[in-house]
Amino acid sequence: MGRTKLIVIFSLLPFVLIQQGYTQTTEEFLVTDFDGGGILPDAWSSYGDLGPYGVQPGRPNSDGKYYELVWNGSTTQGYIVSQSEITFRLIPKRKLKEKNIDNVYLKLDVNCGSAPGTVVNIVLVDGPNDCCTNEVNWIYSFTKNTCDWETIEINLAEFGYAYDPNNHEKSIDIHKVGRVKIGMDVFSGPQRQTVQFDNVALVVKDKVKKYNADTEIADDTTLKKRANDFYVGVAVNPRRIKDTDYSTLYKKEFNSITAENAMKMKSILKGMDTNGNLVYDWTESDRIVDFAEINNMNLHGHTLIWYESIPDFLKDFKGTNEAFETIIEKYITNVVSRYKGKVDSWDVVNEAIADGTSDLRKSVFLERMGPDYVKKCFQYAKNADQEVKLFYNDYGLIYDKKKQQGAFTLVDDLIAENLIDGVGYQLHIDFNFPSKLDIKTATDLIVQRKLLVHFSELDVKTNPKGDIETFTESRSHAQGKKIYEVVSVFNSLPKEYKYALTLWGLKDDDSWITPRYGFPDWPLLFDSTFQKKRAYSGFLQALE
Ligand code: 9MR
Repeated sequence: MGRTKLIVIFSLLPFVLIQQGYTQTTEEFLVTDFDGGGILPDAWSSYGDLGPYGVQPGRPNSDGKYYELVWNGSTTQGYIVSQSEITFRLIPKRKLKEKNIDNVYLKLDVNCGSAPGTVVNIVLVDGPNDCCTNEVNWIYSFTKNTCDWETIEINLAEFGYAYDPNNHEKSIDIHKVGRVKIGMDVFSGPQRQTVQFDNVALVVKDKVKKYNADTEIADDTTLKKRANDFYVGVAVNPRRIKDTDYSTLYKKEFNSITAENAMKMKSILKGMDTNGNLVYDWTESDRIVDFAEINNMNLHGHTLIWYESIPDFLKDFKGTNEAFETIIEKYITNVVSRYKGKVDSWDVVNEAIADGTSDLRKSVFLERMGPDYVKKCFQYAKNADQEVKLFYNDYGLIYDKKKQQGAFTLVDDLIAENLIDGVGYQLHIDFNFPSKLDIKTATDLIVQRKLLVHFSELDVKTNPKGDIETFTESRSHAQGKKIYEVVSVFNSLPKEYKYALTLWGLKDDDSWITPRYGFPDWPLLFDSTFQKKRAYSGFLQALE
């Protein structure tokens, strides 16, 4: 390794925060140190009437070899040339975005051995590997005024190497930097001049977006304002929409709502009268629908069929399977028709796959209507409203691979029948689980099928194991970061597949989680006094 420099190859060095939400990272790829290290350690040759040239051993204060060019006066130019392309494809972990050369630098150590004032040319070359016919060259020149080792970093853009899609000759595929020629021009000065080079490297500097736990929130910013190409939703109930503290925030922050419970079968379907007619109670569901309508909000209907929300009379229904199926058809038809044009999308079936398996969950629907029951329900909904968007909704599809497989088999069957528009991932998740990558990978399964994506019931547990009594700083940070990751994944989806991201409640103390799991928890974006939490700013940051 040449001289005193330590060059870190293939490593990512996080730097200080340079701007809110951003971190500067630097990756350095050593091309050659002339000691056998780097991506292209030996692929250097020279041309020009150079007299003695080549790899010289280190001089005093140097700990290795470097390349030296010597001019003896018989020509004005001399170069050393890397005879192979320096290509990023050699670097397994790193793929750069094409066209983006603003953050790529060529870095090298330069010295002029004997004559200050030597003009040094660094040339990027495209063309045949024969030096120097039919080449397209991009030249960066500078004068080396002092004779000591100096590290030079040149932005590739400074070579005039800008990407130009209309002019292929002048364009650069960033995966391939081209060959590098390093040389000198001598127009005057002493007869004999030398230039030395060492540690040629490519450097990639990225301004990486990163979660910053302490970002200030501008007063006039809201979730729905930031999310300009998808809905931001919240689960509501009829009592809270009448409470001004709640409804003010609902209207300010969100442009979509889901009924947390009021539109489930158990809330709407009350029984059957003596004539065999279904008895409905629309009081609560109508309130939700009216609220959405008055406030011009998107309304996601949740949920037509769910094994956990079945009125008792249906659970132990004494009639035939056909009669049961007719009731379900009537129910779906009635609900969907009643809210036609008012409900924008429905979870038709919720949680149909059993945990840890690819099989349908045991339920009265499966038992009475057979394994096609999901398809039948989607068909009933579609018959009642051709326009409304139909979703399959479930939890655990990110980390439970068997369940995921089962769900997508179901979804693919529905796609084949043209019955489904989207998939809902509930996302009742933990502050440290699942990973961003797993969320992304699982979400891509929806996008690959060209379906709408709904993160439909987002909340982030901060005390899943019950090991804290109060909401700690570190859990608050972790929660903010997890929300940031979730929203980043959602936001990075192609626009046409982003449907909505819905929070499963407004305030921590309203959440279903504490009563269900028995531990105190703080899973939402607002605290019990309606104040925004770090989780809120994590959400916003991901949309910056
Ligand atoms: O948050 C809901 C809670 O208030 C209800 O008691 C419960 C049973 O109806 O349902 C909760 O919401 C669930 C949602 O409807 C489906 N996915 C899981 C949610 C949390 O249990």
